[in-house]
Amino acid sequence: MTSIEHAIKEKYNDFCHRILSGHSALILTHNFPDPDGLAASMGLKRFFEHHNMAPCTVSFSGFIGRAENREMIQQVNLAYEPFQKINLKEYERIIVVDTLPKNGNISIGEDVEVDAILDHHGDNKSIPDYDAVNLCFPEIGATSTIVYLLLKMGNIPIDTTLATALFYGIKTDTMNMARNYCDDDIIAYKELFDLMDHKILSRIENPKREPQYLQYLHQGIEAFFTYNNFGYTHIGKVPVPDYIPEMADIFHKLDKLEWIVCSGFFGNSLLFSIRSLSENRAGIYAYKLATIFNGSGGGHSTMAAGRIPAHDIGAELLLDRFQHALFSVFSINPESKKHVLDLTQELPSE
Ligand SMILES: [Mn+2]
Repeated sequence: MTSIEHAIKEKYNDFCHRILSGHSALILTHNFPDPDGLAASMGLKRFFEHHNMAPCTVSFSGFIGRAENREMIQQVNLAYEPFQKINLKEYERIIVVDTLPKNGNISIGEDVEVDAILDHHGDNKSIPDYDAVNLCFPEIGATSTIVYLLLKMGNIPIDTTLATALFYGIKTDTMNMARNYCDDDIIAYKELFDLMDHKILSRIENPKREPQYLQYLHQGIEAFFTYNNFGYTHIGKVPVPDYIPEMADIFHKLDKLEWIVCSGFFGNSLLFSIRSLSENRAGIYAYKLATIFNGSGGGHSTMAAGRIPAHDIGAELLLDRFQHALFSVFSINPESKKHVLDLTQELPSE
């Protein structure tokens, strides 16, 4: 037994006693949830329903932006209710998943006391000071791993769709075991590999795209410039925020590019994503950039993002100031600007 498994086992009885003594549960994950938040919520719903809790509802604010995540919801039949439709009074227990109640990315007010928290982000400051069951393990790569361990301890059957969801949650949060993982993630990953449906996973990972996807790719290519090993593109106003990290990922595949920053407007905010190959400061740069404009930003060492409210300054002026700040934060020499693609050139024929 690993040390984390041991720690979860020690809290297991308290968790069951405190949560299962209620008749109904609201499982709340962060706004614009990722596969890990969704899969962990789905697994927890299975855990509570096995113990006859009803209603047992998964909920979040925002929407599912990424095509893979929308495909996941469909393929694994994940049932959820938008937070706007939730009446908190209908639930005897509230459980927060893959984030912390005061993290700013969840919709309940600070006055609402939750009953349990399952998370793996290392932000101890946001752990509430009241008495909630604390299943937060910063060493773990995914909340799905914590939920998998709970299901195992409870001897609750994991069917192929739930196994596929949990596997995908662990796979994406650990970038396929390339970052922030521990032994428990690997064990869960291997065990779920044998339980899951690999065809469903393939459909999730290769979702069908709408034509506007190509439109934003086109926009991204037209606005793409490099400054030595730094690349930047702005894709304009987007209907879903996830086009911005998605385009950052695509452009970051280019050879000899250490950094890529992609920005765009969503609603009344400028959003940006930063990717880095080997430097370890993407999160620090995102934080620096966003705070210049009273926005919020941060992330991992090689993947980060930020959001800057446009307020009344106007999109055009904000974009101009943002680009200036970007060059100064990354010490970019504007004169090294190169348009790497000449779209008027014909491709060589043989
Ligand atoms: Mn997670």
